[in-house]
Amino acid sequence: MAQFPKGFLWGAASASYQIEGGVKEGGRGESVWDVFSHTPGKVRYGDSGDLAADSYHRWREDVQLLKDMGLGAYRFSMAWPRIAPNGDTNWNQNGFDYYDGIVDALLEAGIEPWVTLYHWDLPQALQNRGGWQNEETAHAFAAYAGRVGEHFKGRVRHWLTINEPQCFIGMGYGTGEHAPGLTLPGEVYDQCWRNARLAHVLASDALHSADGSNQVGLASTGDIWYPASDREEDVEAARQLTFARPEGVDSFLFGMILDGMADKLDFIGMNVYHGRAARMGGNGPEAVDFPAGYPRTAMDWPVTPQAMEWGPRFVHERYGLPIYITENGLSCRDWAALDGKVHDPNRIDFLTRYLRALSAGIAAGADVRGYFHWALTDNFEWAEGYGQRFGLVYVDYPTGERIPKDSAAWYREAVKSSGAAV
Ligand code: GCO
Repeated sequence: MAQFPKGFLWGAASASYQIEGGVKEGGRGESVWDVFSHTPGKVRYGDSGDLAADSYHRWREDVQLLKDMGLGAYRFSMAWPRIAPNGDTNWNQNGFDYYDGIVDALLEAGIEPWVTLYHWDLPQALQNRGGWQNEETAHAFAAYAGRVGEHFKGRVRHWLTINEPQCFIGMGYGTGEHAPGLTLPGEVYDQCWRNARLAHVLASDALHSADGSNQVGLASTGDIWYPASDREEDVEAARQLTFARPEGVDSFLFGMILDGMADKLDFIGMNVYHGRAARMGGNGPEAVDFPAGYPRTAMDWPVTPQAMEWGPRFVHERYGLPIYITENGLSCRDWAALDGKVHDPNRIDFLTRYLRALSAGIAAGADVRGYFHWALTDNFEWAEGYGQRFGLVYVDYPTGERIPKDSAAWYREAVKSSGAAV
């Protein structure tokens, strides 16, 4: 049913603060998420990333899980405060040692390491001087990117500089739902945007000068719209809404970070979870409501595989760059059943639908070259704490035990057949 190009890359993804734990080990400095999650009332159930999936100690098991699933790539992030505990150029050798272990084990297993440099764990020392409001953060980030690029030269070739600036700026400095929990007025918010864009540009230059063969992208997100019907005017409505910036509305648009960035990107990473139907009305593009009882994930996100066809089509059409799906997945109310296994038929059904839609998008011309499932294991879902389980692999947090869910076996078969079994 589904068809993917030759050489299509299959992977899974994670992020440091969401899986590592070990927040006080190996000389790691404090991050904004340590402070935020320890502030009462900020994270559901009072959870924090102190222990998370304990990948700081169990990363070998994580690599084994990737191997068992036959995956070609692993997207994970390096915690900036492990490498630069104070956000400056006093590098922490222990941090390099930790990631050397992971990178070398992946390479030995024939799995490409795809490294995200910033998945939201900003060194608190930088936040104390304004964080993303301060241009110094962009320069500190470039120094970190350059140093890491040098260190992993020849071993890591694929880099994502920043993950979802729309979220870490919008929720961190706008609504305050994420670390550092600020609600800043518009002008300051705009400074954060300028600095995040500058951070990507400088880091991309630093990574390319560390190694000319580096491939540098970023993990973007945005509201995705798909046509309510196959009428050309509805396609146009969806296209316009995906890139339009309605006056005074802080929508999450791909263009906020991707517009004007094409020459600083070797590829575009897209995080795709859900979208919404659009049609052309009498006064222009308009949203179509979901019918009553529409299927939703445990996060309450609508199940909309069409987003996986149309999002990449529109983004490719606009920017003309190769695309990798750097995240896609869902949270389910998973638990270990009486037989000790974790049955997650909804995840398998969701994945089947989304991967078929992706294959349709590729057939229609979207140059998508790989897919990373979010996530490898269950993990700390930011302000939602541990209640939301996104993994192909279940984590029993009190013991750290990993139990591959039914979807992990399904994904292995999908990958083995290069997607043909989907
Ligand atoms: C994201 C985040 C992930 C989330 C995932 C599910 O990039 O939004 O990268 O950290 O866990 O998206 O919400």
